[in-house]
Amino acid sequence: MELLLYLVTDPALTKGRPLLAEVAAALSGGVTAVQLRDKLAAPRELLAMGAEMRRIVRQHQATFLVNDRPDMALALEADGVHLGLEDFPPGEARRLLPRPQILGVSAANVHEAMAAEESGADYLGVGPVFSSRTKPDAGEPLGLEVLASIAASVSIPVVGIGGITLESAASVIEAGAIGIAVISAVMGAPDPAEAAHALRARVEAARSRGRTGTRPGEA
Ligand code: TZP
Ligand code: MG
Repeated sequence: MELLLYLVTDPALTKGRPLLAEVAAALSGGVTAVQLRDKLAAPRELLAMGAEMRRIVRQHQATFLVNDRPDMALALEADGVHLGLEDFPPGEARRLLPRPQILGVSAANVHEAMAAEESGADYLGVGPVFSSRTKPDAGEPLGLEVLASIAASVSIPVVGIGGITLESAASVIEAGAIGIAVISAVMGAPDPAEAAHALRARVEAARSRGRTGTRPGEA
C-alpha cells in the first residue's frame, strides 16, 4: 500500500476528456494509488469502468481502491475499499475484505480516527484539510492543526484530502500525513501527468525532510 500520491477520480472533472485517459496520464506522472469514485454510475456501468481502471492501475503497479462499496471492490478484485461515515460500517467491511485487502476510512476528528483504527482500518483519509470546491458539502475545513492532532492520535497512516494544491502539498506531509489525496489538483489540471509529477516531487521532498528532521531553510 503506497498512498503517497492518491488520486480520487471524479467523472465530472475531466473537462470532456476520457476518464481512463486522465487516470493513465496521472499514473504516468507518478500517482501511486487510484480510487474509483463515481456517485452517479449504475452498478453495471461502475463494474465496466472499474475493470478497465483496474487494468490501467495495475500496469503501473499502483494501488486500486473503490469508494463506498465493498461489494464492488470484491467484484473488481480491487486492492481495497474506502468508506465514509455514512457508508458500510468498517467492521462489517473488514469481515468481507480481510487483510491483506486494504480498508480505508474517512475521519474528521480524533474520536472518529480512533474508532476507525479500532474497527480495523488500515489507513485514514482525513479532511477536508482545506476548503474543497469539488466537494462543497464535505464540511468545514479542518486545517493543519486538526490534521496533526488526528495523525498523532493513531498508529495507522493518515492521508490528507480536500483542497490540496501544489502549494499546500508539503504542509500536509509536515502535519503528519504520509500522503495526499487529490481530485482537482490532478484531474482539473491542464496536464494531469505534469501535475502529478510536480505533486509527487513536493510530497517526496517533504517526506524526506521529515525523515532527516530538517526543515526548509535548515542545513
Ligand atoms: N472528501 C473530502 S474533500 C473531498 C473528498 C472526496 C474532495 C477532494 O477533492 P479536491 O478537488 O482535491 O479538493
Ligand atoms: Mg463514501
